[in-house]
Amino acid sequence: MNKSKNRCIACNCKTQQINDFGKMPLANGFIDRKNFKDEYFFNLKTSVCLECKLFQLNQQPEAKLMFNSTYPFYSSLSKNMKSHFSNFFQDIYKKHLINFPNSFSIEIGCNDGIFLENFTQNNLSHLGIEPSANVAEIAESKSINLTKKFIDKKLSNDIIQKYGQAHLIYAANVICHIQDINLLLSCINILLHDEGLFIFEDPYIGNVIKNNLFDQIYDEHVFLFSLISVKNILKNYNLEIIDCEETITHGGSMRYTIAKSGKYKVKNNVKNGILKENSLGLNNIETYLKFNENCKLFKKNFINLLENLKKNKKITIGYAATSKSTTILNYCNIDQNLISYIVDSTIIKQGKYSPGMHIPIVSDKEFRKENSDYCVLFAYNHMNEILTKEKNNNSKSKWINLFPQPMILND
Ligand code: DWN
Repeated sequence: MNKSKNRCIACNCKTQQINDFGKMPLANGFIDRKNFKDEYFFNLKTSVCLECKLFQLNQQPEAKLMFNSTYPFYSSLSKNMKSHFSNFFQDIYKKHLINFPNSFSIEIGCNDGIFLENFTQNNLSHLGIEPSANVAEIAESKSINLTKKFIDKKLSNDIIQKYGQAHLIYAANVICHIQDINLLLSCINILLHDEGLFIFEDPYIGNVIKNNLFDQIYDEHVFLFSLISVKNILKNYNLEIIDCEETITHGGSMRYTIAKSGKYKVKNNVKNGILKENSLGLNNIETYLKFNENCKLFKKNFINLLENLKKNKKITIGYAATSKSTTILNYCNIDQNLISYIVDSTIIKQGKYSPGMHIPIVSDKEFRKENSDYCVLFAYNHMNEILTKEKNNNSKSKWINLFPQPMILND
């Protein structure tokens, strides 16, 4: 990783350190027992830029270490996320793509094709950019057109030679993963048609601060954006935010709609969103320092809760081996002694161990065996989907909700 010390990745101005979560493995580094001794760790610390207000990691591991042919996150495992992307497709088609008879769209980080499958079904020209080969192959099996590369200027120039510039560039939960934000924006400038839209959605720092969702901070998430920081970063690229929308995905996200400056009218909700961020204190370092105190309080509360359950001879397990759970478990130093195992529906996670803390991951079918008293819901962002699915399974397990502070739900 190559960030200069105490300097912002985007604008190179001074930053202030906020969190120090200590030694951290890769959030998606689910591991076999035989590899425990070679496990990779880095220091998970965050800071905020005093100028552009961008919240960022101090250190991010090399991209190839995180995104490769063993990437264990498959977007299509969630039914609700499928609806989310299909609804967005309908919306953007009617509002924008319909105006271009030969429209061409790009998705950066298309994963297993959860969004682009809407394009193949409607016969629309598209390209997915997805460097994680295993998930990309699933997208290809759905007849999605893609390249298994990381985005860079050469690839961007090759794309416009072959397809022309894009009327839509979309990225969901991807832009916050790309450390070289300046390179990314140069690529957007190459790829975007003059009347095109660049739309991205990512976990929103406003929700992270409000609900103490510090688990959104891990190796892959090098940035947690706000309207304020995105507006500042775009200044040098002749790009501007013309619309924004908060969405409920991933515990609260923001969708930013960006166009070449002056091409479209800027909607009032951009100005209003920025005013709201100022009133939330997102432009103020004290807000982030208070957030750090809330993270420390979470650690104390979560350990106390689990230790008390253990003292009372209760068995506690986890539901969903999310990337986010890696930050919680390692920061709070919670291992198999306090959480016996974690259930997850992802086949390639099953039989492995959680990164760093080495809690066994088992099939979600284990949850239905009624041998646990309490269950920590790590995938709170899929709460409705999971609770609906598990409602009729007769499990006596009580749910533990994590945020803003850990709490037993139905005691
Ligand atoms: O940005 C990212 C987001 C989009 O996805 C990536 N950096 C990685 C990943 O983050 P995550 O792992 O925190 O995402 P989820 O969507 O919270 O992960 C859900 C996990 O829960 C998956 O491992 C699948 C599992 N699951 C399950 O076991 N049963 C999910 C559902 C809906 C279920 O019913």
